[in-house]
Amino acid sequence: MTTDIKAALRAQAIETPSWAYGNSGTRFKVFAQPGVPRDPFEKLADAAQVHAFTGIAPSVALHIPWDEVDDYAALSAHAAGLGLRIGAINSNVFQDDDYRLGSVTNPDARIRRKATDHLLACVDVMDATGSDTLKLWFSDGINYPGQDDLRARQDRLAEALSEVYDRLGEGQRFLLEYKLFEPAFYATDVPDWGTAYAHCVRLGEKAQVVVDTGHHAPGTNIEFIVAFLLREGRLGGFDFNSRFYADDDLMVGSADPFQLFRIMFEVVRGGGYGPESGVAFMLDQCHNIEPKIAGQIRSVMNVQEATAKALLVDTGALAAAQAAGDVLGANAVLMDAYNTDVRPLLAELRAEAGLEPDPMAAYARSGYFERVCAERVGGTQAGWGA
Ligand code: LRH
Ligand code: MN
Repeated sequence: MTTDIKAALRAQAIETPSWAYGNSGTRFKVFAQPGVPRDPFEKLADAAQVHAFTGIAPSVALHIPWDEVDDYAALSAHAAGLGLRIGAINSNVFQDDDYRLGSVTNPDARIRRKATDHLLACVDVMDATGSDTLKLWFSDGINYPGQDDLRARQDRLAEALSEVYDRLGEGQRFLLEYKLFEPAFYATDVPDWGTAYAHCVRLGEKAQVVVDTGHHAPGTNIEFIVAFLLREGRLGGFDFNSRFYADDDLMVGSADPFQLFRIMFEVVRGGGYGPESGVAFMLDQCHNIEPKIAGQIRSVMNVQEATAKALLVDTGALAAAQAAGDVLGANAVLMDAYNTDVRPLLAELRAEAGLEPDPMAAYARSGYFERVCAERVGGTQAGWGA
């Protein structure tokens, strides 16, 4: 049992987001922090620290234009030199004045063209960096009833998605992200998993849904969505984070570790765990007030702990209790796994991999943070540019 779990855990791969290493905040304030990277090369150097101490964060998602560079092949080579690879390429059609009334759904055809061209340019970045995944999130929506035609906006969205779909090359795919609200406050054009799923099914196998754990109405059973999308073969990945209220983008597992466990249990049960599953486990977080690299290390560990607990579920006993209609018995099987302290097992796993058993303590002892704070003087710290 433990050997198999260890083998499964050794195959874990979590993708960290380049923007988590830059300054971020809310509409009220983006706090600058010491030692923050000034360019994508320094962001990758910080991401390499997360992989160095956890052993399971081998790829980094980029966001365009936040990570725009003259030479993407050089950036990709820099990543490889750090033991990393470039992961999902994230488009950004939410920070241009032209997109006030929407990007690919905008009533103005010129603006729709501009937005679609950006999405196509992101596929060029995939080609240049060797990335196989494009992640599409649209802030598109309206704030007042009647502001625009809901149906027509879906037609415009479908047209743009179809053009991007046709541009995808061999082995490439796109993940369509949904979000209930914000920045739109009446209707969002891709508000829920069903809308994303329906658009993807119309397009084809290369179009899948990404589940951002901060993008649902309070009380939504996210693991049900996960189970359903896995059954349909349309779960492309996760944007992991956690929240107490809305899209808070806090460290995954920090607000609701039990929910993260339930999600990972459905992932394992649904065949969504492991390199062959094609499910991308990405973090999408902002460390507005806490140190960023340490925050990413803690987040990767939270996913690892939830995964270990999910792998510990005695599926035989669970199936027997479920078949017998033993409600309390079945629930107890899951709770036993959830209530198991997996930290000793993970410390052992790290030691066997030649890593320090406690990544947070090891990173703190490394002096890396103090070093980059001293080195990174001058220049402009990276941020959302919101
Ligand atoms: C939108 C979102 C999306 C990213 C952005 C940084 O809320 O989740 O995935 O593009 O955050
Ligand atoms: Mn996201």
